[in-house]
Amino acid sequence: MAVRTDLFESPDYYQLDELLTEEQRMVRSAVRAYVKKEISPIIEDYAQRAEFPIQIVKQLGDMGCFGPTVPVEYGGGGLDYISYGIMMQELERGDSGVRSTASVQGSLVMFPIYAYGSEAQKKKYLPKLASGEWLGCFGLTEPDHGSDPSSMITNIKDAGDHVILNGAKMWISNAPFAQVAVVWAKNEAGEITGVIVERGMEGFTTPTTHEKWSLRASATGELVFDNVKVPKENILPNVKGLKGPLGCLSKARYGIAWGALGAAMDCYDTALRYSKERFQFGKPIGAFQLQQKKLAEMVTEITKAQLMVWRLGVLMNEGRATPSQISMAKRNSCEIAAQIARDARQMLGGMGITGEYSIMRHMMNIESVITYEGTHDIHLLITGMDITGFNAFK
Ligand code: TGC
Ligand code: FAD
Repeated sequence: MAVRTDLFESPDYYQLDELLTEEQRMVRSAVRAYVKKEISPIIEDYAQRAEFPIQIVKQLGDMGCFGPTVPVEYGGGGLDYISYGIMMQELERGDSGVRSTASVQGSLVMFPIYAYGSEAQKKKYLPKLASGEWLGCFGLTEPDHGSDPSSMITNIKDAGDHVILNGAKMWISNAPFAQVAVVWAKNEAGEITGVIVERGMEGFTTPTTHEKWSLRASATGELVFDNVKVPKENILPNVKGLKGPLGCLSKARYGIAWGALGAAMDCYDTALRYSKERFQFGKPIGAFQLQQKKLAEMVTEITKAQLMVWRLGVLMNEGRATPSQISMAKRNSCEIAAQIARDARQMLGGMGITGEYSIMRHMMNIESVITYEGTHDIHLLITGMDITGFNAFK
């Protein structure tokens, strides 16, 4: 295994550090140090082998990266939303798949159990998920229903003290290793309902999705339910309808807005360093105007996005952030990360396509990040509907 040294230095062109509290800066230092020590040295090899570094589950639990905004009494961190965002930024600076693991566990598995679950469910699942003893996954997307989850066909039927679950979910992060799945299914009244499915329940399988060119260090799979008997005590009692899963997605999309920015920052930092070290025509390539244009545009977009996610974090902390504001930030961070990764890769010439540098891995990862949790176009339509009042989805 090649030894890789992580030299990352965070771009902060507008002294945005001054907007952070002492606690938020401490969170950032701790997660950044963890990524430098435990993620950067190994992640390229795992991505090349398309293998999930399972050891990170316990490590992320120990670091407090699972459910940082969940109250301490349930094993969470009791932190604010900017701290959570910074964690996601630092993790994705290492790799989008590592951030995915944390986003899914915290926002898509712990959050629904915390927000919609019974007291018994919270006590049973949250501490084990927070510590990384258990890994969870979130099943919303189906083979024929991605952007339009309200048309899902996965269903539960009443059978006395339990329900019978049938259907299939596709593209599910963490599925192959998860002990617990929060699954969204329609009840006999056609209402979308959350159920907690545990590995080992008869008829429940999680086939792995192979041959991805993106998020190669993250495990993706299907969830297949063939007459699975799920005890009624595993139904999330406090929500019905699409607003249940969409409420979770709001938290996760917020984290992605910070996370994708982390990937962009890593690409910029790598390209900037390379531009000072790589000489052509007797000069560092950073001395040529065309390369400076790329770098100047990168740092401008990063700075704008840093301001955007920080402000969104303030609104989240005050309980005032709207789903449309979250969509705008998720979309913008993915857009700039994709563009910055492409430009940064070109700046490294041939070296940019190798695993020697993180850029091509980020570039491929962002293709998933720009697609999941609502595609780029879906988020644009959410903004369009918000500003015009017209629904262009249907
Ligand atoms: P619509 O009629 O607009 O809404 C249904 C109900 O939901 C409410 N709502 C929200 N609530 C909370 N947060 C949000 N973001 C919400 N957006 C909408 C809405 O008010 C309504 O409530 P109520 O009380 O009136 O019933 O629903 P629609 O069927 O028209 O769909 C709208 C649309 C297209 C925007 C939505 O379905 C959507 O966002 N589609 C994209 C699907 C998606 O994002 N899937 C993600 C799957 S999970 C995933 O990708 C995880 S990747 C994880 C990783 O590895 O990091
Ligand atoms: P489709 O919905 O078929 O969309 C295809 C194209 O049509 C897109 O460009 C889309 O923007 C466009 N389109 C669709 N509707 C409209 C419209 N009304 N107007 C204009 N354009 C439209 N899901 C989970 O539930 N849990 C997970 O953990 C999870 N993890 C994932 C991990 C990875 C690596 C990936 C790639 C996906 C994951 N997903 C997960 C699924 C993800 O959320 C979906 O892929 C995404 O929501 C898009 O659905 P789709 O792939 O079916 O595309």
